[in-house]
Amino acid sequence: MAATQTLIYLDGKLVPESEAKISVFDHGLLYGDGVFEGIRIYNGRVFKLTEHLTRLYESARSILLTMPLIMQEMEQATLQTVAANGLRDGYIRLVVTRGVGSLGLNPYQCPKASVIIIAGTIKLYPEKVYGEGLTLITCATRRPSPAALSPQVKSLNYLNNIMAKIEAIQGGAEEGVMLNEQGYVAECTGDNLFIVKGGEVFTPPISAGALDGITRRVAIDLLKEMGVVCQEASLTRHDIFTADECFLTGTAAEVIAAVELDRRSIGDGKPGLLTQKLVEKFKVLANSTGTAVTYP
Ligand code: PXG
Repeated sequence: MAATQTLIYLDGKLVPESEAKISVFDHGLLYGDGVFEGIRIYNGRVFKLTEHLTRLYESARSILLTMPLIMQEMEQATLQTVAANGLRDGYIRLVVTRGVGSLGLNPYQCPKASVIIIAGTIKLYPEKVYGEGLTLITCATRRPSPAALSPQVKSLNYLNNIMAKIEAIQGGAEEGVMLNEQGYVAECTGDNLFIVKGGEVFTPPISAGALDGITRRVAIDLLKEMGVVCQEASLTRHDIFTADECFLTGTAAEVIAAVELDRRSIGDGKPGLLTQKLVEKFKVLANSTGTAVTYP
C-alpha cells in the first residue's frame, strides 16, 4: 500500500502532496516575490501563532501584497492543515506568493496571491549539535542594508542567506555569522545571535540588520523571568571571541549553544550554564503554551 501522503493546503483546498502544484508563471517562483513564515507545533499546540501571523501580514503589507485571506481565516487554514495531517509535533511552512502573472516584474499583473501551507517536520542541525553546541564561521556575505531590502520582510528571496549558508558549510561550520555593511554582527543565516558575558546577555539590535525573531523575543522574556539582564548592543566578532557563552535562537533552530567561531573556542568551548538553563525553560514554555489544534 502506498504511504499516506501529506495533505497540503493550496488556495482553499487540502490536496495530496503529489497534486500540490503551482504555475511556472507564479511570481513567487519567477522572482522570489512573496512572503513566508516558519512555525513550530509542540505537543498539539501551535507555538506563537498570532505573532507569526502578525509578522506574515506585516511582511505582505511591506511589499504591497494583498492577502487573499483575512488573518482569522489564515489561522483557521493553518490549524486545519495541522489537524488534517495529525501532527502533534512538527513544523509549518506558510507561504504566500504574488501569484500567477505575465513575464515581467510588474506585480500589478498578478491578480491573486496564492497561499500554500505545508505541515511537516524540520531538522536544521544534527542531533549531536544540540548537546555539544554548534560551530560558527563569519561569512563574507553581508546582510543587505535596510535601504536595499528590509531585513524585517520574510520574503521568498533568501539568496543572501543561502549564499551565507553555503559559506558556512564549505567552511566546515554548522552556521554562519552575518555582519552588516558596517561590520557589526547582524544575525546568523536563519537565527538570531546572543552572547553571555559577566552574567549579562547581549544581542544585536534589530537596526543592525537582524530579523525581529519571535524566538529572540521569547528568549529575552525568559531571561527576564530568570532575573538576567538582556541588552541590545552593537556587537563585533571580538565580542563573540571574548564572550563566556553564545547561543542562537530561531523557530527551526530553537535555542542552541554555539561553541566556536572561526575555529576559536567561545568560553570553554562547551555549552554554557546559562544557555543550558534557557534551553530547558524554552522547552517547558514551548510544550505548555500555544494555540490548541483540534484533531479529527
Ligand atoms: N533570522 C532570519 C534571517 C530568519 O530567517 C530568524 C532569524 C529567527 O526568527 P524566528 O522568528 O523564527 O525566531 C529567521 C527565521 C529554515 C528556517 O528553513 C529559517 C527560519 C525560520 C524557519 C525555518 O532554515 N528563519
